Formats: sequence, structure tokens, C-alpha cells
Amino acid sequence: MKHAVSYELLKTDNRTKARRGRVHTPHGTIETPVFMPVGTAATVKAMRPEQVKEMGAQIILSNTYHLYLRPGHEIVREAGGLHKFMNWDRAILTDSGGFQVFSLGALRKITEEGVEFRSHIDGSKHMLSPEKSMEIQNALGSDIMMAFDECAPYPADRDYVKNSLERTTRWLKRCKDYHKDIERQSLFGIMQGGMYKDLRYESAMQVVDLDLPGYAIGGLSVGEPKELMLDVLDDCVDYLPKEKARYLMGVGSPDYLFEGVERGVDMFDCVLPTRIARHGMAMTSYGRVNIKNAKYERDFETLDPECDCYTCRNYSKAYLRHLYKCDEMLSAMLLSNHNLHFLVNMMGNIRKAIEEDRFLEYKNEFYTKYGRF
Ligand code: PRF
Ligand code: ZN
Repeated sequence: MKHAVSYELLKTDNRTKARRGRVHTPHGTIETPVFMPVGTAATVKAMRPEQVKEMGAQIILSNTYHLYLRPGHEIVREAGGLHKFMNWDRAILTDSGGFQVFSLGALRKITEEGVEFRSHIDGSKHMLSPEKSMEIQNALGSDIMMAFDECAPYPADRDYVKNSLERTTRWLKRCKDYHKDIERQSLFGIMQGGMYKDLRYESAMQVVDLDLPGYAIGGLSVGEPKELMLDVLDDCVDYLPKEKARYLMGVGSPDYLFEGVERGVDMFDCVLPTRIARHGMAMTSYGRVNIKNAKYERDFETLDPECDCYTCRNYSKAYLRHLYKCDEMLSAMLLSNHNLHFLVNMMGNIRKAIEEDRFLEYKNEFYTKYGRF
């Protein structure tokens, strides 16, 4: 039987671990390294799917937890699946709900069976387990389904992290056993292990042993210092097989994208570009722009002279500032469009640079212009 999703390695950088590849899915081929915009509630906030497509996004991420609570996965199933429901015909990856329920803090309880939690919307009681997460993701019909895992907090002591990663492996086996239609949807495993390299190794061996179509690195970028995160990441990637896709979960600021690619990561997702857009922040070639700043009151230049997105082709910083100050919806729409375009375009440049053996040159050029992170 053929897996729904497969990875094709095209080229490895001559000086770093960066790689250029392709992820084949039932909804098209994804050129990697790739950034996946986040569409938590079956929408990339403030964006029409046509716009997300137009800027070149090849895959988006959505969330099991949110869609289970609202509108309910059975409704999405009845609608004909998530692609049809939200009018997005390219690839979709769904996160398992694990990470989201763990973020609920006092509202949840972990057992071997799964996680009992209360809805952040109405306080109602629910249970997510490996089987339930698979059932929901099967109903959503995403191309890539993530395993139901536990992301240990930072900091966490070794015993806690060891128990948690071993439970994550047992949960992964249950996910794999439950999921039957492997030709329609692929399950990616997630390695955990906190900041302990030997536990990362243990986790990787257990997860890779299950021979899945792709692997994610979870439990990073959870509040640890950047140097530590990059040091651990560097080792994590070495524990994963070269012939499978590698996904670093929840990471997507420009500097982390470069550092992740340099260490051999293929896929990334992050709410950052759309979230900061709603707070009046833009990522540009010359660093972050805070559109609220009074210095833009009479600035009739575009946000980023090097950007050819819809926003930069048509509007000035003074206008964007005005929209933000008046709390106009168009503010979030135009800034989200620009920020997503910026990251998607940057990843395209990174892919080209890897192809032409000038990844490090491009990285240096980008960092010099972008300034301090
Ligand atoms: N697990 C899952 N989703 C995630 C994470 C994880 O560890 C992270 C950690 N950065 C983000 N999203 N399932
Ligand atoms: Zn732009």
C-alpha cells in the first residue's frame, strides 16, 4: 500500500544540513523547506483562501482541538471534509490537539488513557485520547495528521520528561493502530524529550521505529533560551532518517526559520505572522515595523520597498496606521496579507539559495538587512 504522503530529497546544501525537497500529498506537491500558515478555526484569520493561495502558500495547518469543539468534527465530515468546508484545495496538516489541551493549564488532567479537559469556550467536559484525536482528524480529512503527544513544559525535571516521552510513544502506537486509511491520510510521529539530549535520542529511536511517512520535533520553543533550543534541535535532526520529512512544530519567526533550515528541518508553522499583524506589527526586509508608531503618521511610502504583495503594491504606511488606529478590519487583513507573503516569499528565496549553493550567503544578507532579532 502506498502512503498518502511521501518525501523526496532533491539536494543537500554543501556546507550546512539544509535540504531542498518535496512533500507529495493527495492535495498537491509541497516544495520544501516550507512555512505553513496557521488556520486554527478552519480559516487563516483575516484572509480569504484565494489570497493565501495567490501568495504561494502550499499547505496550511489547522487544529483538531478547536474544530472538535466548534463546529464539531461530525459537521465538518458532513460538509465533505475540511478542504471542502473551508474552500481550500491544497494540502492541510492538522495538529492533534495534544499541545492545545496541555496549554489549558488548570482545566486539564492527564492519564494513560488521554487528557480530560474543560472547553475554553463553555467549560464543558471532554476527553481527548490518541483514538479520539485520530477519529477527529479522520473526519476532518487532512492530508497530514499529527500524533497525539504530550509536550513537556520548560523547565521540567528529567523524570517527568522521561515518563512523558515514553507515554507519547505509547500514544503514538495507539494512533498508528487506530488509523486505517493510510492511502488517504498520513500520520506523522512527534518526538519529545525536552532539553535532555539523551531523552531526545530515546524518543527518536522509539518514534522512528514505527516507520511513519514523516516525523516532527515537538517540545521546542516552549520558553527555553534560543541557544539551548538550537543546540537541542541540531541533535534532534541527526536522529531522524534522511528519507523522511522533518517538521519543527510551532516555530516561525524569520531567524528561527533560517536556523531550522540550516539544521535540516523541512516544515514549519507558526501563528506569529498573522497574530502580530492583528497587533499592528509587520515583518519587513528591514526588520519589524510597528505601524502604531507616530513616525508613520505622514509616511506615504509602502511598508516594504522590496515586497510586491497586494498591500505593498497599493497602500502607504500612513494609511495602514490610520486603519489600525481606527480599529478597522482592513488593518488586520492588509497586514496579515503582507506578513504571510513576506514569510512565504522568504522561504521561496531560501529554497532557491539552497539550489544554488548560496544558503549561508542569503542568510547573512537577510540578517544584515533585517537587523537584530
Ligand atoms: N506538539 C504538538 N503541537 C505543537 C507542539 C508540540 O510539541 C509545539 C511545540 N513547539 C507546537 N505545536 N502536537
Ligand atoms: Zn508587502
